[in-house]
Amino acid sequence: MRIRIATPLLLATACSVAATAQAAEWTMATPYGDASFHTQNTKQFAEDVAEATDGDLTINVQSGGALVSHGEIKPSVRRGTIAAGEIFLSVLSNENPIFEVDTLPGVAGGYEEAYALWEATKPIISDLFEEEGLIPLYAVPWPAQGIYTAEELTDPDQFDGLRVRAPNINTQRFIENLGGSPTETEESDIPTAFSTGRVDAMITSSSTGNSMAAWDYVSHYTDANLWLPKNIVFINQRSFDQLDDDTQDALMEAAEKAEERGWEMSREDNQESLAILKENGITVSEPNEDVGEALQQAGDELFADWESRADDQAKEALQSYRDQLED
Ligand code: PCA
Repeated sequence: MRIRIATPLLLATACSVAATAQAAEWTMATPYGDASFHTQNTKQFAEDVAEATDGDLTINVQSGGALVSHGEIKPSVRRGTIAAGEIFLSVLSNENPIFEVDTLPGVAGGYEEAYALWEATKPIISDLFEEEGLIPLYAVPWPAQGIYTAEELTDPDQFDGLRVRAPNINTQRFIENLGGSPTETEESDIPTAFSTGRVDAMITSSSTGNSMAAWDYVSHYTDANLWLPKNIVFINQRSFDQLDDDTQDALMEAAEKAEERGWEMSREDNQESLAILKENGITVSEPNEDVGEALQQAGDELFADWESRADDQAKEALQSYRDQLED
């Protein structure tokens, strides 16, 4: 009797052990907080993967840089300490100037152009990731970058000595070209940077201004449409290889959907965020002629600097993007 009862139980245990051994659980780190549409998109991606694989692959998204700092995310995924990560692509500019091609003024001034630029540069960016044992999954832009100040920006001389927070090196160079004094600050450190008086102004998007409650520190947003920089989501190749074919397919399909959804979310979030900034008392305006000219000049210098560092492959990719725009 006992044996007859025990057999199905044993079988059930064996099955559940097999199922557990197969199911993979990944950690994914992002420096951006839950208020960001990027993080919301990435969490949706994780949910889609869990659903499509029936729980065979679970991705736990650790947001706000809580688990791994921004600069450590890529090295951690490369080592396999964590399986997946999301970063601001242009923070990799010291590795190769192609990574900051989306933080150059006058290159892509809207979503359609930004997408064409992504398509033109994706093969090079993917190769560079793959050389390090990483697979890029998707990339999504922030809305265009603009300038937050405590006073209305009417005269380029206002940049003299202005301490401006920047999210990457290229933005710092841009601020220097304008005569300002840049500080690189993570998104999550923006409130502290303002409240401790370390910065007077910042360059970022409508979205980040909204999620960081910019109205607590500044009163004006100059919607300068500087550039649309992207986040990139990537995984460790070895972690991917351990998944069965169906799970790999489901993951890639969810990634494709996340990219499409993310670009749409970015457009919508831009509109919503601009409205919320205004509701909270921020004056939103476009640069006047003098400021516009100064931005143009600082941008031209930035571009010349990029060209002097970029290799032929990067310059050719940019050229093919430009040729395609003309067609
Ligand atoms: N928000 C991020 C990156 C660009 C953006 O719009 C930040 O400011 O850190």
